[in-house]
Amino acid sequence: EHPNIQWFKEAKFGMFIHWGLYSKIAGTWKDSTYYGSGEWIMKRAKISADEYAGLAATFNPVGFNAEEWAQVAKDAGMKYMVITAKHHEGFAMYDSKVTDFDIVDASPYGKDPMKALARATRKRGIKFGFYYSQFQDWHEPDGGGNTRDFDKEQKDYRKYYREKAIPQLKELLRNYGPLGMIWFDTPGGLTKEETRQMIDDLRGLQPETLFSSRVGHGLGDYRDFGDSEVPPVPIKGAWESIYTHNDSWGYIAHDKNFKSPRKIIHLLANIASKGGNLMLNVGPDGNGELPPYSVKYLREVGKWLEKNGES
Ligand code: JFZ
Repeated sequence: EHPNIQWFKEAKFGMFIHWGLYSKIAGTWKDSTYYGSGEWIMKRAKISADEYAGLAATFNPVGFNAEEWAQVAKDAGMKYMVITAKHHEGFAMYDSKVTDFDIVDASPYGKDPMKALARATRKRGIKFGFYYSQFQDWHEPDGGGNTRDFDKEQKDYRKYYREKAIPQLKELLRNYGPLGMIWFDTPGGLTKEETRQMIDDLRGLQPETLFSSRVGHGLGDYRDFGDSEVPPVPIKGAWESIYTHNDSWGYIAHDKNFKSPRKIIHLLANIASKGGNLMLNVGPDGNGELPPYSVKYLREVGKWLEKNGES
């Protein structure tokens, strides 16, 4: 067991945030609309890596307000926040020196939103962590997942880990203060031994940081269930269920199917009664704004918890 797991076991409620270039596409590409998995739009709409990369030049989320996001999480009674530093699309939503395909170098926005968010959450006693897609990277010839733009036979996954994923993970562990966790996702390309080596290498930078189970090979510090899955019976050890507020992780403008405060409270109670945490996802838009229904409903959940919860 990880020596710093206790806070996580007690947290009960966290905020997940999927935010990237896909947030600006918002589920509509060249007159076709898509529903669900907005963060997979590049794949689903068959957008080439080049055309997709061009979107960065138009990404300018001037409506982003770190204090406001952190305050919504606080008001909702959430104890941690995990945001996509880099999803499968490959675009770094922070200032990365490893590549120019990041929000500071490639977009007109030109600032690092993660710096502000790390500060805003810390100020409010909320643990802050990063989602990082360590294997799938559709922008890189050697990254996992994109066999449409890049020849599968030519791929060298280890090179991708060596030259992008691991150096970026190190930037995240070095430059944003103490991290609650790194939320890895969709593992691939490494043996168990190589995964262990990567973990040891990263651990040295911040021994306190927890690693999610999707680091692969059963080597994570806590268990994540599948998307929108709650175990039928109580589970021992540290674990988390992940849900999204509407029907997509990444922002989809025409998805208004937001779970009501009542539904969220039921979910929380069901999960907490079995000993786990609920990490509930919100999808901010390409302007950097949270969906108004997420703000409204999460604050209502927080009010209920304040009246009826134990902390
Ligand atoms: C992954 C991502 O591909 C997706 O875009 C999103 O970020 C989600 C939170 O994670 O999708 C998964 C990964 C694992 C399972 C399901 C969806 N699973 O284990 O059931």
